[in-house]
Amino acid sequence: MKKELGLIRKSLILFLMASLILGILGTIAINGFSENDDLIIAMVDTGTDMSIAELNNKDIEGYDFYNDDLTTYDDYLYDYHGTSLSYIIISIEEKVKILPVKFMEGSSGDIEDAIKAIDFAIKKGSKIINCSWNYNKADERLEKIIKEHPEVLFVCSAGNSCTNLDIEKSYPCCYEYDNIISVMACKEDYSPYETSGYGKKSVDIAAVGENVYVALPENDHDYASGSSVATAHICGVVAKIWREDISKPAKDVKQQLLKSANKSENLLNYCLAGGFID
Ligand SMILES: [Ca+2]
Repeated sequence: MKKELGLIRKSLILFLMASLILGILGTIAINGFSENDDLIIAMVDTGTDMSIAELNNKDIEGYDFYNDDLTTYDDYLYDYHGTSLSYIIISIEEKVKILPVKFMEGSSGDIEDAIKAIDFAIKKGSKIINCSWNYNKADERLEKIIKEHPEVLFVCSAGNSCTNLDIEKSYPCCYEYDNIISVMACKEDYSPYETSGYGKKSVDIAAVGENVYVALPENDHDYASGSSVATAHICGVVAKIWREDISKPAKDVKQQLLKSANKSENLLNYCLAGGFID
């Protein structure tokens, strides 16, 4: 049974990583730092198993808007996505806190809860919000909350439907604001990852999203692929840049990131920066 479940998990990870589409307040945070000076990144996603070894002592109490309760980890299959992405962030920049804000289970969740989750994350003092999900309709409330918080960086996935986002829009990655970084996945050879969304105007930058080692709930581990993975990678890099000077405006952090991209001929026509970040 255990082995069978393992196989199911593996195929689900590959499949769901490639198909995530969306069909209260504490006083700990001041100006984006927690009380021991770690930058706060909100994982607005499925739940995250913050009890795994690598995420030990990294969490701030979040909220589950999907079930409207305080348990932000409920189930392996429901919450592996957020767990794997939180792990990726921590593996790149250790001095951060993760705020788990759950609004999805597996690939199911709705935009109302996503907006509530973002609002919660901002009020808790998050400087960076990981949005590894896509919604194919524009939503005024989603746009408004991003626009009204230029001090927060929204790192958004370009999705996994192999779409040219300059033509076929997806949100929040396609909103055009200085505080959104939209991220596509590239392969280990820095060519576009097969399923990733792309767009010379709509997508900012790439990161490797192929066979990336991740931690999963209940201290499990595996390899994952897709633009969600690439998005979490960029979140970690953004945190590293911002930690050097937290007074830097969000839009300047974004510009610094884009300027530091490694140009790649294979990516020139696929994203604004024409390159990737390792
Ligand atoms: Ca729960």
